[in-house]
Amino acid sequence: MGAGVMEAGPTGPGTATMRRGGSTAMRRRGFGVLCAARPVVHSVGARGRPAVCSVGASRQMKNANFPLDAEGRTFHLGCRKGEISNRMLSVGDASRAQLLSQFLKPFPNGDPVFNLVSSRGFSITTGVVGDSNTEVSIVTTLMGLANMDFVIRESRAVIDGPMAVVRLGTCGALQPGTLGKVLVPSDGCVLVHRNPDAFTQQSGGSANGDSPSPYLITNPVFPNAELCNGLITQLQRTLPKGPGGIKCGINCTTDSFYSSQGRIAEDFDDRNENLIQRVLGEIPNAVSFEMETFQLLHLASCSKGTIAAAACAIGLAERASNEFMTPAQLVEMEEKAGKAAMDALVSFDLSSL
Ligand code: R1P
Ligand code: URA
Repeated sequence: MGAGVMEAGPTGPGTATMRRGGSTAMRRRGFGVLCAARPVVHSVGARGRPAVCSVGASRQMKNANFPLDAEGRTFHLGCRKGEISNRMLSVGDASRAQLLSQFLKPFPNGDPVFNLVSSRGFSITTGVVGDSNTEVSIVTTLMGLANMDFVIRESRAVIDGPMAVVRLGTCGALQPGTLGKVLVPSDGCVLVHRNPDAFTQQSGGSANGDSPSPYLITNPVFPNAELCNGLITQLQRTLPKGPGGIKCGINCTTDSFYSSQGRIAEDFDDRNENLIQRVLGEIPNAVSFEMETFQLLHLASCSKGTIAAAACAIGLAERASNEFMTPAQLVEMEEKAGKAAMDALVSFDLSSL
């Protein structure tokens, strides 16, 4: 790769220092040192597929309804046809994407593992899982409902045929004794979101004298049963029984890490002192708080039958005991759960959609 060329791994622009610490194996695979940025750089691999591709902000877009640039790349994800697999592993964190890229190998025709970073910080890493000959893309979906919306809509636009998407996230663990377990929303996922109208002076009360609730809880959306069962099977194979194993239930996606997950703040009027109690009262099998799964499952259910989706999340922080996993424990679980999620994607029969 020539001087002045931007070589970017899944961690994206601005993370050169962190990525310099990567393993020799990762550097060999193209996760090297970040150099001076240019808007668009494609470094072509052995047989024509780009090995690294950094998509900048200054591109002329066409079509205000669904913007694409002259190369057919989407506005935010920066991807075009042929770069994302029909089987997608969605992770929030760039270092998780980098860690799990160890399970991707070059393509049978000699093309290297493909890696793209968009100027918005989304990354796509596409390769073949182990000896399966099956392509999977690891996509860094960042945080929140809007980012999951970008990822699913823009990937759908450039992928032909049915898609399977599994999210591996981290979450707040709601049930005692579930710190470090992988929590699987096999029973569904609700959205817990702040109701700004409850905080405005003019909101007043309803006709029966009730004031509007500061947090609203939607009805559940559900994972694709076959993909979710496959994910549970693979997680059970990879993870120990008991502590460090899995727990199934309902996930609560929230529109804030703070207020709508019941974290108490002094700087804001959040009215959330009883929120966790209320959630567990209304949904006794609620296992987790995180921030993207609802949007994934909701969009999949509105995809006219073209997307199967499922999710799981590592219980990073236990809310009742206030405990956090250690970084080493987290990496160990990310590797195990990440491999299980990839194997579930590989085993999924896309023709069932
Ligand atoms: C908050 O810290 C983030 O962590 C969780 C939440 O959903 C939110 O995105 O998931 P990820 O670790 O996948 O980002
Ligand atoms: N992610 C969340 O959204 N909440 C937590 O408590 C931990 C991770």
